[in-house]
Amino acid sequence: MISVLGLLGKAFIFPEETDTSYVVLSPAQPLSLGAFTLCMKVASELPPNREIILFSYRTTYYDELNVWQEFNGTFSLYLSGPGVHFTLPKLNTFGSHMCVTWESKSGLTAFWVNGKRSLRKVLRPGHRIQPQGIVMLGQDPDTFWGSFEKAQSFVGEISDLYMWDHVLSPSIIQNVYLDHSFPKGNIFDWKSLSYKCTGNVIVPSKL
Ligand SMILES: [Ca+2]
Repeated sequence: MISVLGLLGKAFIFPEETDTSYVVLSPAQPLSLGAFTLCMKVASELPPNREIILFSYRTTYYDELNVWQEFNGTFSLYLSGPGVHFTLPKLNTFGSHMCVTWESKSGLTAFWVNGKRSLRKVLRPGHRIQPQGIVMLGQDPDTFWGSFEKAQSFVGEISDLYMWDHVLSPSIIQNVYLDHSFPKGNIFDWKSLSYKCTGNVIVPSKL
């Protein structure tokens, strides 16, 4: 069943480590991207010495856009191969508001945690993210639709997920973090998200 009801005040809860539970998100436009801003609120009590997939966008042969917390506790963004790593506060039980920005023109990318920006790094200038893939939360698919690993799954809560096809200004990212007014996510918008849950994923009624 595909749900398009707004998720305001709700969350995707992944209560246990599995290789079967995930959420597929349907974007409002194809992910043919020369830039993006991805924001989400993430809470997890998984130990820091474990890979944790936070966001996966895969086309037939490539991991187009993956966000991880790595074995060593760093956070990473991969775009079809190469990746960059950032040293940030670890995930915790109370939740972190995280955004990732990237633009092809300069390759500049940064993470934002609770409204504060990391230093900037350079990833794949000139690259373009390709459309017609699958956006998934909870698992890292090693093939187009599967090959999940329990030890990479997400356990915890994800909410307030938004994505834009451009880099938001620092003041707008602040507004997203503070939940003040900000432009609708033109790829994903938590208030009108189209998604499908598989396995043990709980979407509680308004908290
Ligand atoms: Ca994997």
